[in-house]
Amino acid sequence: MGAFDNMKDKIGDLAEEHQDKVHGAVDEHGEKIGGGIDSAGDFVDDKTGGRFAEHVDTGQERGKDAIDNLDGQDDDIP
Ligand SMILES: [Ca+2]
Repeated sequence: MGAFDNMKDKIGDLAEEHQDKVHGAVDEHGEKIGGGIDSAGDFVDDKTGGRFAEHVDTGQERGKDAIDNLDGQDDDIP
């Protein structure tokens, strides 16, 4: 879905600029970041009456994987 791909690109750009900080933050706050992504998706579901729930779920998983994998290991976000 376009919006999530866009978000992923932006996250990627930001991450490149602040690599060390981002890696540390994801290591330390992975669960919180994952929770934030879940909340954002739930917000979209709420506003759209769940019509895009399937896309939202996929976007949530992709977003979490992308952020978690910034340090090369899929280990921080459940
Ligand atoms: Ca990780």
